[in-house]
Amino acid sequence: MLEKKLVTLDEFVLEKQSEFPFASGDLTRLLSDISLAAKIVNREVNKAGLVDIIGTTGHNNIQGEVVKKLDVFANEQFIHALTVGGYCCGIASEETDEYIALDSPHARDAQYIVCIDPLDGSSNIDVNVSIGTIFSILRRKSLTGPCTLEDFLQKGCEQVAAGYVIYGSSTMMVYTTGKGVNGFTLDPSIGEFCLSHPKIQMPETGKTYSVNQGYFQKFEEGLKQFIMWCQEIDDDSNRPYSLRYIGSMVADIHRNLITGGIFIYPATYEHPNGKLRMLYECNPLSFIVEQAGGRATNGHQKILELQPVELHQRTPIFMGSKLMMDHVESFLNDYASVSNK
Ligand code: P6P
Repeated sequence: MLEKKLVTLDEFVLEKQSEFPFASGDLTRLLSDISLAAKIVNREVNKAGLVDIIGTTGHNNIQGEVVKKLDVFANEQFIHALTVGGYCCGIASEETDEYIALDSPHARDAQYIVCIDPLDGSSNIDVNVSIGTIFSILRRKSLTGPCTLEDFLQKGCEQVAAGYVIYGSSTMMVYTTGKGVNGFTLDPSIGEFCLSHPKIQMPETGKTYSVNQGYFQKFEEGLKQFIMWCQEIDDDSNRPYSLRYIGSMVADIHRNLITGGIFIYPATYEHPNGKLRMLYECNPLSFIVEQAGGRATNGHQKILELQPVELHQRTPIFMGSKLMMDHVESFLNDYASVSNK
């Protein structure tokens, strides 16, 4: 029996390009540049323990987080691929304090900018837990010449495309251009991402909640009540739910995308904007979750409607299956007036 035809990422993106009127092919090439860099990063991630690339660089990034050698390597690979490719005019990376304006003749007139977290969850590298790359693609607002800060400070609903790569038991690339979510698994024997998860739909409910329960005492009352509700014994609603928290956002979101669930990284009284960044973590993953039928808010407003005001801005985030999102939001609203100090 003939095996099902393998559809590579490049073939799929090219085929879908026809769904976009006036498509110039630049977005297709941009996604191809990103997938190439992801394959190179994957190669190093898979042997990180064997070469002198794990461990730290001895300095901290703008987030004040210890920078791992693999962080630097991944950042270099994506910036190089996007620079050489010439299909974007600017890059905002978690690993670089300021945005990078690409000024080659081709890049200067390119219509897209990219926001990227080259290697998210890097604290897990040394303990061999899944990590990921997250990217967001926007159309520049400036007309030509060097990109500007305003090109990056756009609402998440303006994204043209968004995706992530998860370096896990297998390496997958999952992306959307606003017409559904599709997943591609890297076949190392041919070096291609192949369509493995077409038209991903997030189950409208789940049995998993993902939150760092260690911060429980710092949460607002409504979130505390929601978490205790998740832990109640109630067969009719499949509770208690399971707590699954990997500490790598891409891995937690990917699991919840497939099996259903809710991921929460909330504000605390110490960090009123939470920890996760809007431009290259929350916006792209919210775009994907919404395209797969889920929801994403900061507890009160849609993430994709928030107006960013700075490059590395953080936001509290609640994202997941829509019925679980309804539940957590009802608790947040019911206890909104209760102080969490
Ligand atoms: P905490 C990894 O450092 C990260 O940015 C996300 O991938 C992850 O969800 C979160 O931070 C974990 O943060 O405070 O629970 O260790």
